[in-house]
Amino acid sequence: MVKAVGSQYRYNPLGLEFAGNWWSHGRILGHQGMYTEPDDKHIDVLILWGSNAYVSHQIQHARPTIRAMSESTDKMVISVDPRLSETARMADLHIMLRPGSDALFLRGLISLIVARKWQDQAYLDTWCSDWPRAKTWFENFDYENAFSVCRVPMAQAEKFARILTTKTWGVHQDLGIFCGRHNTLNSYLLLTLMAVTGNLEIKGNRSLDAWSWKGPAGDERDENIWRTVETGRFPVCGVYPTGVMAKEILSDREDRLRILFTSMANPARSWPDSQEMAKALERLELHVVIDIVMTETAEKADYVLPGKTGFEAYQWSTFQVTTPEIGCFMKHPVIEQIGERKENGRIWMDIMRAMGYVPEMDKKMYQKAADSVKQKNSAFFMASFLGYMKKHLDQKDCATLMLVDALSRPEALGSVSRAFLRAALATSPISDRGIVERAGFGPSGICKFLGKFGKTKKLAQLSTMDNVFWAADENPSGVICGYANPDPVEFAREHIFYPDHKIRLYDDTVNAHIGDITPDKESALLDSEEKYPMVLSAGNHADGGDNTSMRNPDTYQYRKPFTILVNPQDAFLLKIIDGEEVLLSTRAGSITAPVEYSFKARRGCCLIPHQYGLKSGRGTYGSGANMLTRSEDIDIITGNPFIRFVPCRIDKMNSQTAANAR
Ligand SMILES: Nc1nc2c(c(=O)[nH]1)N[C@H]1C(S)=C(S)[C@@H](COP(=O)(O)OP(=O)(O)OC[C@H]3O[C@@H](n4cnc5c(=O)[nH]c(N)nc54)[C@H](O)[C@@H]3O)O[C@H]1N2
Ligand SMILES: Nc1nc2c(c(=O)[nH]1)N[C@H]1C(S)=C(S)[C@@H](COP(=O)(O)OP(=O)(O)OC[C@H]3O[C@@H](n4cnc5c(=O)[nH]c(N)nc54)[C@H](O)[C@@H]3O)O[C@H]1N2
Ligand SMILES: [Mo]
Repeated sequence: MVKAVGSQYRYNPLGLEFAGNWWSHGRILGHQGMYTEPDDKHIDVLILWGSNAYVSHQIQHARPTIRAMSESTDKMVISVDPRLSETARMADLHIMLRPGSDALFLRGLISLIVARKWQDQAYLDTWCSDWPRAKTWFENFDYENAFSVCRVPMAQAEKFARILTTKTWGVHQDLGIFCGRHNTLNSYLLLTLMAVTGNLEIKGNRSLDAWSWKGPAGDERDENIWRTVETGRFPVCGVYPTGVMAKEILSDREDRLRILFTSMANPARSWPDSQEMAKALERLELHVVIDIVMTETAEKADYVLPGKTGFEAYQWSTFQVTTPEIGCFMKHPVIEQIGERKENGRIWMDIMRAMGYVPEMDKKMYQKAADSVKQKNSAFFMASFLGYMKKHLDQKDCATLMLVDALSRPEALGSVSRAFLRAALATSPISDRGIVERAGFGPSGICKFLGKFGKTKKLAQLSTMDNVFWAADENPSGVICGYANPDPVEFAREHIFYPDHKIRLYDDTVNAHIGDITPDKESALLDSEEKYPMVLSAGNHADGGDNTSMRNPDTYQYRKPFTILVNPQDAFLLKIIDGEEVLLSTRAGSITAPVEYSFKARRGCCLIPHQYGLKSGRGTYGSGANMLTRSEDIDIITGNPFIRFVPCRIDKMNSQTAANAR
């Protein structure tokens, strides 16, 4: 849709969590659409860095995996988290660093490793083309002082460094690092640590094979990539930082953002700075929202279009979370459609057709699409389709839409989502690399025979991907549709996108900023807050819900009420009793909420959950975390926000503060 209307501006929550991480993959591995995760079946040590996976389930079978590794005598779990999270409680080693000090800690750790000559030099010599240049960032660096600023005892840092350099380890990084201070450098340095210890790609941490889609390569140094007009920001993997969207709408420039299409997102609640976002959404000249409920965002729209719920629609997912297995999931509708709702994709398709972006082809093509579904063999249809496109080059920008349109018609797959999966598989980066073949997929019928000849090889490949599609479609609980390359050297070569298949650890942008990550500068900044002396983790992904998707107040009787988690010792000094209503303020605004005494909060820090503050027919329960975040507080490199590090203060309520809060 974005491409069809001739824009490049795509905003979604990936520009709020992954931007720094993907950018770093782009620089180090040569492609932004990469994502490394722990190779959990082959590691001795599982590190959860800024991740509360025991609650957020962001790794495969999170609870059994963490429990088994923690209980095993020869394996271990390490948590790097400022607070005693549920995951940290399960860990064999808990590095309880000061919030917001990850970049400094990582620079210190790598420097310690370099100073002791503990790096995996053989790995660096084989796989890295510019280590001597990057190494200078870690030489003569005062790591002892750095650890002291991070509040990590020297002996613990040393023990950690020894584990990192002698064991095979894998790390899952999450919002603590993605949404903290210096989040881009956090991810960059963590990838560097993997490389320096020989744990990147070849063992320990593996890039996932995004099985149906690999995001656009993306590199802001390419001048064809648009910058935002007001804030001058670039996209990562094609997605712009959520933190600047409101400013792009509120800009005075002629070419500001004027029209917005929103689907499956609630920026008014979920993206930084709810107050500013509300103003921005009011100002839009056209805003169309597709959702399944009347959200805070939908309330401000010109048109609200009812999408089918997940119960009524086909939906598929591309999240692969482990190696070597690559899963494929196609969920079918489980109830009859209610009312006039339409599939999200169908709504987009209808809008784009009305706008003239889905040209009609000859009737024959639609017949061939329908036949390809009946025969479960799309190879010949695809070949005719390509032939058709060759004759209609003026329509080439609409090709994907036309393909999905043909496959989604009632006489074919009958669903845009299903058709899109079929089309995505046809161009999938996992086809033709032996990945699906390792899981037993191959061409069938005549395509198998034709596959033996040079020119018709493509038909065999399309037939193989057909078989993947139908296996997924017929097994709604999911199928393993591929296995990553078992040969570590080949695997690494496949996942390093520079022509020489060597990683790059030196980068000019990083070089321009890493000099600021010193014990002196960081300690001055971390201690500079007088008015807001505490740190708020604004919007923990706690176990009382899943993002903003549980809105019905009836569910609150089964969930924890909305509270501010405060360490009892802090509460004692503030003279606040458990359950007392207090005023929590940041530079963005204030909310009132009851305090909950909890040792899950580190001293000097407090937490509020992400999933509250949602309007419903019976009022609003709790407050949205983004009432307390600002769109200015974003990473200097990629614009990813600091929602895990919000300077704040807690005040006792008296009649005056209570009046101000109202
Ligand atoms: N139950 C439940 N599960 C969910 C979700 C949900 O809402 N509820 N949401 C899903 C989504 S969309 C996501 S993105 C994931 C998020 O999953 P997680 O990232 O695991 O979520 P959080 O617990 O919010 O944050 C992770 C940890 O970062 C720590 N942290 C805070 N500041 C710092 C810091 O400066 N440094 C370090 N190293 N750590 C820090 C916090 O203490 C916290 O324990 O969860 C997913 N799963
Ligand atoms: N302060 C703060 N802000 C945060 C976070 C935080 O920790 N702190 N976490 C961030 C993270 S990691 C994420 S992922 C985002 C999540 O924030 P959002 O992207 O807003 O995601 P959700 O709340 O999961 O759901 C978005 C919308 O999708 C709608 N929806 C559900 N099913 C369907 C469907 O089938 N069709 C359509 N059209 N709509 C549907 C829901 O009703 C909901 O309104 O929030 C981010 N914002
Ligand atoms: Mo997320």
